[in-house]
Amino acid sequence: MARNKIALIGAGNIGGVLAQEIAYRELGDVVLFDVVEGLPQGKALDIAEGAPIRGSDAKVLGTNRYEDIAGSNLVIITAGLARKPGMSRDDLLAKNLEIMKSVAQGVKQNAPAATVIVISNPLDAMVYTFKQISGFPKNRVVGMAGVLDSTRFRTFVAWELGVSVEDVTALVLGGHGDTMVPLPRYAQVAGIPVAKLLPSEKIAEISKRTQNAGGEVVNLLKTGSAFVSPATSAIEMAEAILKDKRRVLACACYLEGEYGVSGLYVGVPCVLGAGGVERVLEVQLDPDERKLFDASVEHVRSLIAQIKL
Ligand code: TXD
Repeated sequence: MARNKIALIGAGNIGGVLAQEIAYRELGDVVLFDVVEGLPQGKALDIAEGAPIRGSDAKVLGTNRYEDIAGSNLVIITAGLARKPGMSRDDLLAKNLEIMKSVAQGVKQNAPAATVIVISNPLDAMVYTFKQISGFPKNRVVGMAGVLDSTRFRTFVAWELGVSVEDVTALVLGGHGDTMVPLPRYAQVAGIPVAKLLPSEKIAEISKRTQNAGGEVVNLLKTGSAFVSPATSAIEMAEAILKDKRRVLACACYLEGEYGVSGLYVGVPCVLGAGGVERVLEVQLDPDERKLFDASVEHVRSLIAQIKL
């Protein structure tokens, strides 16, 4: 049986970690694509030369030619500029929109049957752009944001309680920006609602830190944004798809009526398996949560309104 073939469009900070993790876990053969000459080729060669120690026989190819992604069953897109201190994710829209249009054409022509995970920011606008330009069905185009945001929330809860990160689950929905919606009511520690273990002020603090977590890393790094946790989050989604695990994860999905939203990508819980987004799960939102969610959806809608395809 042929090995999976995973194409990574963008060989920058996140793309490099994706290539390393996917190759060394032997999730499939990797084709690392970038427009910069030498960058994907150098990273691919470097990763391949470390493979004997990790016992990986996955092939790792670096290329500047879209033709080399042919036959990929999964494509992960990180192509685009990253934030610098003082920039919002939305500030990347104009430049990354042009990049995403060219990437969508390249993927449509060379890997028309692939399932696609989009990571590039502003995420909700970029995944929407990819779907519109490629014409791929909504189940095969999904955005990575909610997994990262939920994972950050989990980390902060685990640190506060001094418990294993393995026993903390959380859900952050909505747009991938300042208006994202952490849902503490659905956060648990080994089944125990977080509200039973932490005072509400502390939970509010953790929600705030989650919303600002991307900017916090940008301000420390100064030269770019977080890339290990985003890559790790995308790997969790990739594994759910490649192994048909039917994981329930917060992802940017194309909504057609769910949560009262139509024609937008928004972060919601979904079942992720071999068919990509198998289905969206609608969780009950209380009035306060619904208000925050609707505000986040409106922010995504205003961002999409700026897109000229
Ligand atoms: O949760 C999330 N979704 C976010 C996403 C988490 C963190 C970072 N987020 C965004 O991912 C970030 O704002 C960027 O828009 C992307 C990629 O972040 P990364 O840190 O990997 O950026 P780099 O290191 O600048 O890499 C981007 C690469 C770089 O090598 C460029 O040469 C390449 O993209 N690039 C292209 N590749 C293919 N095709 C085109 N046209 C192209 N233009 C640039």
